[in-house]
Amino acid sequence: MPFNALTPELLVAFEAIVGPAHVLTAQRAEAAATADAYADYGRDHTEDLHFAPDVVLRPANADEISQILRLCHAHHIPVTPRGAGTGLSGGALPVEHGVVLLTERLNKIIQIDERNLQATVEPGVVNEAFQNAVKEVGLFYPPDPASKGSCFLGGNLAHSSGGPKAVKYGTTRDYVLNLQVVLPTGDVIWTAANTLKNSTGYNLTQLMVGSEGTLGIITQVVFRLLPYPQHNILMLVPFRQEAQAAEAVSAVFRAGIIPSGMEFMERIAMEWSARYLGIPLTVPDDVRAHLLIELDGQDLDQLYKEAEQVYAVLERYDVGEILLADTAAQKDELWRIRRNIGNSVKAAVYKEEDTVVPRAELGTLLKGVKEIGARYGFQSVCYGHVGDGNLHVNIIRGELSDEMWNVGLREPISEIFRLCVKLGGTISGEHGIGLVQKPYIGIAVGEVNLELMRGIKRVFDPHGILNPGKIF
Ligand code: 2HG
Ligand code: ZN
Repeated sequence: MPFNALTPELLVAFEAIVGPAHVLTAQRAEAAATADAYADYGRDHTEDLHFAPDVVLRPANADEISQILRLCHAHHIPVTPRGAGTGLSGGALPVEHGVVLLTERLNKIIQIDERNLQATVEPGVVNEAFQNAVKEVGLFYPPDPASKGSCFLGGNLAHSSGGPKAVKYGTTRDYVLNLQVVLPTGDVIWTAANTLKNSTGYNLTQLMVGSEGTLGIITQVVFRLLPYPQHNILMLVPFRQEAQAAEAVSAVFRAGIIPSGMEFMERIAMEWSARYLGIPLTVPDDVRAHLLIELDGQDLDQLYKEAEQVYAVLERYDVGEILLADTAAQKDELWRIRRNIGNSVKAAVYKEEDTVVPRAELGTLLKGVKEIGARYGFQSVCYGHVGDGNLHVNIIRGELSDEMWNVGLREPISEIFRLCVKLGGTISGEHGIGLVQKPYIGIAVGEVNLELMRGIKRVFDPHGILNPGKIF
């Protein structure tokens, strides 16, 4: 079903719903000298892609979103929901133009229920703002993407975003109890109840989480929370061989330790990030990679005992001087270096591959990525949440030709993904499929499964207006 173009009558109708001040168009942006800000609504943090929206709407609540979707459903107008635009697979790009629907005005923490360790929040709340708000009352919301200082909870729900804490605490989907959702038809539903257990029909909540804004727009979420872990220990472990860093990961778990953070940074990743941040860092010449290992809990003595067990495991490998960060400033600096690798690589123009395999297969994956890179002539910067088996492979543009960058790279990227699947993995651990991973989804998902997914999309969105052009 082809989409219809926007009409002046529809613009008037949108103004009646959200108010003229919250209806943005390119023409109005030109007149108000905000053309650059308007153009930003056509891009996200994925590579250097841009698609121009026909109109940008800023609704205040679920009812306005419902009226907008009802109108767009009736008139076959595409709608792309957008949170903070920090996505890494093109999920917020309006590839069919039409409406970009901003959730930024739905930015309230509605309730923090200390009695039930739950919180009801709107999707436009920034991840870290929510984490800090619940921490003030001694509670903990663990999912902590690298972009936590700017990403919205709505976008975290769209991808079931992870972060370093996922290795012990899981990802966004593990904290969702209930969702208020506006469906593409304009209907508003709650997907479940505010209970830790629920076996009442199909799990619509978990179907919505990770659906990348293609099945509905989340307008409220009820999260479960944990007690805040009072102490943590952080160690930076230098390895003289990357493969051993990967092997040590599963050895730590086999020793019975579940770290709250287990991150891998190959040498170049750490150096680029430190340089990007202006932090003086010297990595000894013989060090090829680091593991950043965090242990957290309520009893500091217990944590030091666990740290000794981790040391005992690491001593079996060719490791250098282990740095135990004991001040908050030292811990913050190490996490800043880890969290800014992606930003430091962005400046070099890159394609981000979010590979994930069973954690003991990481050494084979890493070796395969570097061998494929050598064979096709591209450099990669590898780092990520190796505790989850999730390795971020950033392919650097460097001197690659346009032909190689835009077309030729599909083959080696497909080889990397086929290797992931061969190792029991898949092609995205946390960043989602969106637009840029669409050509590869068939490597990991069979045709029968894809047809089931298309069927679900048709049931939720019969006119196909919501976030068209994504996933498949
Ligand atoms: C991370 O773990 C992010 O650092 C990736 O998931 C960041 O590629 C990026 O920009
Ligand atoms: Zn990540």
